[in-house]
Amino acid sequence: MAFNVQEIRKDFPILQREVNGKPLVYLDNAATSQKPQQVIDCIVDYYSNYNANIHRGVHTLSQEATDAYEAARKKIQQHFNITKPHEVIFTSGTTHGINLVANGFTKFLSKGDEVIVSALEHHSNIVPWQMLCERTGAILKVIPIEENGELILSEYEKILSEKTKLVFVNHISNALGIINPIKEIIDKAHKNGAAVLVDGAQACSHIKSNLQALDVDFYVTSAHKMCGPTGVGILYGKEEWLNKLPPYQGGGEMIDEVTFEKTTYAGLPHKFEAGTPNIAGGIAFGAAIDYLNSIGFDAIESHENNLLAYATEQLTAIEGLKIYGTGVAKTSVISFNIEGIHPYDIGTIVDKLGIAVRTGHHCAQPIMDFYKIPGTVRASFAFYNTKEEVDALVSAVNKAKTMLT
Ligand code: 7TS
Repeated sequence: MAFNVQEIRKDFPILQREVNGKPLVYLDNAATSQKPQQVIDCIVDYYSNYNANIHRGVHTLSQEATDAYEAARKKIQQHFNITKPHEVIFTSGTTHGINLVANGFTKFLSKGDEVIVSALEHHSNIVPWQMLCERTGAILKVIPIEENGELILSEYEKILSEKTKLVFVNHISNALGIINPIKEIIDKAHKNGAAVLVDGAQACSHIKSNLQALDVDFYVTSAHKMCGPTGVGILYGKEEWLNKLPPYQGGGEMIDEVTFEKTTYAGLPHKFEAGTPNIAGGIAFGAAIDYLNSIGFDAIESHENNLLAYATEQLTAIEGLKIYGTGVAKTSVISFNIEGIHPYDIGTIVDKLGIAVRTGHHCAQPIMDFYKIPGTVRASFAFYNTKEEVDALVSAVNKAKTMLT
């Protein structure tokens, strides 16, 4: 089916609404994506027709819910080309997945060991590792960035050594939209005997990642970034790693046998899935993946790349406007400031015109410190955005500039 953005927009009820008397122009997709009717219907169907707890009932509803939840796990496995379904652990999202791994690595690190992070990370992929270093005495090293936001790989090679136990880096930067050369980063880490966790929160809506081909050890993401619901995500881990890692939380569903003397744990994936999960969310995550694949990631990438090129050209033409993150490999995110104007003021004025952008440090303060700025205005585009919406943004930013200077 040919890509038709106007047809696609009809799937998203929220895109039909107005904000402040203007048609909504939603350009905050890096924070969370909007949800198509197919995903909303899937959630309604679950609660209307087969709501039950999973993995524990012999009754029909429980079987139906369990089957749907496990079918979603398989769908996710296939989508990311993961070898085995039990290497997919359902989490509450990217943050949960990172904390699970960081907590487990307490067992593997000792004083003087080193871990490497990039300078381009969301706080979710910094703070849990700092906490790990505090617990173990391990040392956190940082891959620096160039002025254009690209990682300096020659510096990465210098800090990699036999002391490095783990490298964690995002696939795509949420603040700048830079796509990192993760295959190269993974291969270099493996040559030094270090494991790699990739934070895929920003990549999963733009790129279909092949985790077997990447040979990554851990990959985390959130459903809400890819047209799915909030409160659910996955941790992928290679089976050998997941078997070695200790459970993160104790509780129901993650045990084999419990006595007051000793508890033994369930196998994968249940060892990491304590308690009643977000059942509707997991099933709807599967529906979101089906929806995105029905559009096709080639079509998504091509449309978003056109929007990025057009928006970059139009915004660059505004005098005094500076874009942060101008590296070659980029996804459809534009972070910018206008000389002498606080990003928050621009965000507030464009909102009055119906346009949703994010302003601030985007949970990536080290990047803002690097550029010596308090924050940026960030416009992040999805496959359901249009060229006309880029025009609306450019016109609103021009209006804001006139009002504020
Ligand atoms: N990692 C990256 C790269 C992210 O972009 C985000 C969320 C997270 C981790 C955390 O994901 P969560 O689902 O666990 O919250 N990023 C953003 C953002 O850019 N604006 O709002 C949330």
